Amino acid sequence: MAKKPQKPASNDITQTTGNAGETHQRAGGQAEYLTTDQGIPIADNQNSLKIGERGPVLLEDFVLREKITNFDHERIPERVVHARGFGAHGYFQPNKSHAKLTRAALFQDPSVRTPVFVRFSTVAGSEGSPDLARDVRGFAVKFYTQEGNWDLVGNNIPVFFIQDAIKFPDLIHAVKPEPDRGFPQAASAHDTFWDFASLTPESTHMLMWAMSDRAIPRSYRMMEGFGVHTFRMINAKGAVTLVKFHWRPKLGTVSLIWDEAVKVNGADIDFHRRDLWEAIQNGDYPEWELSVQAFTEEQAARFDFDVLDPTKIIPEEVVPLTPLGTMVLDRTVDNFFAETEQVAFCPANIVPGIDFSNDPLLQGRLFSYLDTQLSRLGGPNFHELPINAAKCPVRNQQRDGHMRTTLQPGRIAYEPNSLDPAQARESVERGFVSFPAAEAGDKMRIRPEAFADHYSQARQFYKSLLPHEQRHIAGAFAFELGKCEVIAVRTRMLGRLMLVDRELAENVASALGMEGMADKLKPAVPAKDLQPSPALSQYAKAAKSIEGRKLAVLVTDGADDKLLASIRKAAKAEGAMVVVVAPKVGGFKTAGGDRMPADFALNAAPSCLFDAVVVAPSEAGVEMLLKTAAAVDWVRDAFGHLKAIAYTEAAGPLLAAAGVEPEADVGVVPLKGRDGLQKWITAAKGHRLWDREPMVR
Ligand code: HDE
Repeated sequence: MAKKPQKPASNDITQTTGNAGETHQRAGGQAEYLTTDQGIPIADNQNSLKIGERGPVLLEDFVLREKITNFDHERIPERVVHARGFGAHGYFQPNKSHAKLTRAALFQDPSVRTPVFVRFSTVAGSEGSPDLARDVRGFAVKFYTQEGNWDLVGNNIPVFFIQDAIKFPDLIHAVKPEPDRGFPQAASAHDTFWDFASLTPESTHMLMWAMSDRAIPRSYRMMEGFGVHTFRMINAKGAVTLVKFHWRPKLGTVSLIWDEAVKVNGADIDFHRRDLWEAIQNGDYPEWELSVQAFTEEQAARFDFDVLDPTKIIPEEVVPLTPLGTMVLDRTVDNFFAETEQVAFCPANIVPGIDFSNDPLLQGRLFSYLDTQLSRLGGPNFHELPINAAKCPVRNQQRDGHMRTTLQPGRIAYEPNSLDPAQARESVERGFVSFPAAEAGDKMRIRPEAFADHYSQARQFYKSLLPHEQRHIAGAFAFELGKCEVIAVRTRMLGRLMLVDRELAENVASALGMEGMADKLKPAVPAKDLQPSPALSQYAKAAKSIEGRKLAVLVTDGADDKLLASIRKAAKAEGAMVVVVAPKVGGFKTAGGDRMPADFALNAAPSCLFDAVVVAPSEAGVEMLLKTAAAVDWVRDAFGHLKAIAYTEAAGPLLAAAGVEPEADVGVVPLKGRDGLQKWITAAKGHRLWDREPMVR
């Protein structure tokens, strides 16, 4: 005999589980009732409709069918590039009127905030790949302006691998997992990438950036952004200025080091998205200044490179940045899929007052993004999704198509028309007018001669960096080429590096154990020694600060609560955050006998997740930590990752077990006396103890 149906869960304090009698306590009590997508109330969400208790399931079970059908179609194709990303909402506010430069509505009035949505991303990895892959980061901003959406779809590196869009599929096929084996995931360290790169001289400058610390940022909040291409700005009088866009983060541009990035990927694959999420949730809203390098056609003609070539920068020492305003990210998404996944950026979305240049890479992108979104989002109406919809009137005669949601009333779906005088019309005054550039020439497939110097700026970049930044580039090349199995790929790439800088090439060759094996290559245009540009160095311009950083204190039972309080106070004064790591996540007993919660259990929070650390166990506690490999690694890694380490006297044996000498350098600080804590903070403000590096690596 059939059992009585279970009592519906919706208005019950207990939650049914499907097994007769077993229930969970549920918070809330009175809740609304569940329905199908057709609004029909659901009586049982635990069991499908059967004949008898053990009989077959019925096809007529519309509740089951609808639920499973929806689930079967939950995924949409991931982005072919930049699949792994994270978005947030905010606003842009100009610092004054920039009417002289552009008529674009968002730059006119410093009291007007334009809503924005930003999506940061990696390029090569799939949706579920780790955040700390060595990769370029996407930095895509959608401005919902009063005159329509403007998408500034940039990267955190100011140049690109290729000069012509026709090479993009080759570049991406080379870096993606190799097609016969489906690996490696989210990595350029394999033969096909370096085969392509070493055969593509125009990629040399970008490779220097991709092998630099820029490709393993500490946080999305600590990344620069660049529009890469040259664009135009046009004012109300029609006067044109050429511009390059720059985003500069308030927290400085800082990175992890490679060994740390590798470990972070294991400890917290979501490191970057969690960091952005937590910062915004905590009210620490990340900020960037938007600037342009503004220059004229005449100035451009005098540069020794072509401003249409996306493998070149304009040194800031030649054309300084003009700040336009500030972007603040102050709201996380409510739904990842609806917003971050369905957002559709497109470089072709520009507004009156901004225009394209003839950069052949940009021109190809103007086609690609809408095309890719048609298949990714399933039709031509994705502009109606709330995340993509303009926040100003949208009026035209476009109609119908898959999933059209706006209801467009009336008889008129064409233009010109006279049947309805209220219909929207073109406006010469307000409408977008392309800059009337004079263009003429023969039709041909050709690369301009002016694009041929692939080495001068690559060398300039290298020469402009600090010694540790240069070391990291050599280390990254050695790591990546070391992963290539084909010797000819390595020797060819070494040959290319010889054309950039002999010392760099020799360092890489020596790290690989391949001295003297570089191929002899002949450049089309040999590298010139350009003036170094100090603005290219991350650390030469990074402010000494721990604002926005995460500091960790390792404690055990018996740890000093007064010390913990003073660490928190000192960190708060500097705008940093403190977390407590204890052997058990349930917490620990302080020296004063109180129970205090921990933020993390030691085995879940290796020190690679934090910017600077304090080792503060009790004397009894340290005995236990000495027998815990995770505790020894915690200290050893903090030292190896060049972090500022403060320690209590009781921590001495743990430091010794980790091979860290007391006061080994200014970043290993005993917490005695009044100024110990301050010394540690001062050391942490330099981000990392770079002078320590030759000792540990
Ligand atoms: Fe993209 N790029 N790209 N790209 N790109 C895409 O568009 C493409 C390039 C960039 O968070 C795709 O909607 C071509 C440069 C970002 O959703 C696709 C070329 C720069 C994002 C596409 C380039 C970028 C994309 C994939 C060579 C920096 C992620 C899904 C001509 C200035 C945006 C999509 C987001 C995404 C094509 C080169 C930045 C396939 C053909 C240069 C930040 O349309």
